[in-house]
Amino acid sequence: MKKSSRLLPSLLSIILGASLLAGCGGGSTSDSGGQAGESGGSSGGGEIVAKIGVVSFLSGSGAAYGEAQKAGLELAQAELNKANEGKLKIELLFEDSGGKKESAINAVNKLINQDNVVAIIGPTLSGEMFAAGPIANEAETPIFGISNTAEGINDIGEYVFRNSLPESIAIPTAMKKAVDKLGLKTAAFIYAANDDFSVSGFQTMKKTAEELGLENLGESTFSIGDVDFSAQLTKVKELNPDALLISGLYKEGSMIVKKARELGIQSTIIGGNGFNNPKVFEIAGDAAEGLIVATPFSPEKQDEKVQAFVKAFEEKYGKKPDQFAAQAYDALYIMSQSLLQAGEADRNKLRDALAQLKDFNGVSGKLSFDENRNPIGEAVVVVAKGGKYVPFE
Ligand code: 1QQ
Repeated sequence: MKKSSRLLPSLLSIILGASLLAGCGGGSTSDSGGQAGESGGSSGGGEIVAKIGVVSFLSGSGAAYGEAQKAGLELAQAELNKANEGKLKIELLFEDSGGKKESAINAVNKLINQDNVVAIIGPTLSGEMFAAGPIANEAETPIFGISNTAEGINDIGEYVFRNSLPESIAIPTAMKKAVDKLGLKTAAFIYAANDDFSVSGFQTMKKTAEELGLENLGESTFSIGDVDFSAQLTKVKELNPDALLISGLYKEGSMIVKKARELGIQSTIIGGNGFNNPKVFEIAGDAAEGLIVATPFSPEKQDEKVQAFVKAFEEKYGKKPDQFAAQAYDALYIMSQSLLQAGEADRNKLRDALAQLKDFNGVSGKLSFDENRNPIGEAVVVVAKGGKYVPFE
């Protein structure tokens, strides 16, 4: 794979000559306007043309995540291209990974070597980022996670960024608030053992429970793709925990919530980042009532910037944005700010500009990166009520 990913740039460098060799590693100084061999576009005539690849979960069991991300990105693209006319033009190239590692790897290779993008946004799942991130990192192409919340994402390398709030910040916020308010004493856990994000979220839940003095009554697993959770939930019913902690993606997670209530489980249910999508209400229906999660974004937040975004999103798509749309929207603003700072669509200059980001004021909160390019941010705790999430107070 390494060999083939380098084949195209080296062929091009022979064809196009030494002056464009740097361009294959990320430069774009020609004024001929986005020809092959330049990464990410051109800065001809003063306007930076930046090609940005997007790898997203656009089909399959988590397609609502990808749909929200695409909507957020396209809204930001339209606003940014208008606001920066003559200075910066962003082109988005979407690739559907279907939530599969292999597809994410193929998409990243294609975007870097064939499409010559200046950067990549995505892939959606942490597991996909763990698989595909190293390829972008090795090709010195910035790759920017907008929904990767597992531990260890940024350890892939210095070209890897994310604005998605890690579960290690979100989950403890939700659990602490629930324990404080509801006086929970015992907990049981259920998580998707074949998904990196869900495993990492479970580990955070377990550690947090220990810290909060919640007694661990039991742990069980399922797989992404499962439809029957009766065995695990029958056990949970017997354990009768005060809190049931679920780490999974929305489809299976919502089916678990539904089944749990059907079986008469009364526990307070606390979920991870996978539940931050309106599909939860479609799948779990009334059973979602009372579900507690943490999120960096709430469309209910009374903040001028948030409400302007919610209004623009509703006008364009006829529904409210979720956290996945919000983080995608913010990411493109961050990219464009950093591209303008870099002065050209150059992979290395963009990476350096991204690394310097401080106090970015987005719809999903203020964002700075720590020394490992992890976002420093805050989560709000929300509870499902009447078919939507409202602040948990
Ligand atoms: C991750 C996640 C998922 C919920 C994204 C859809 O947070 O994989 O990290």
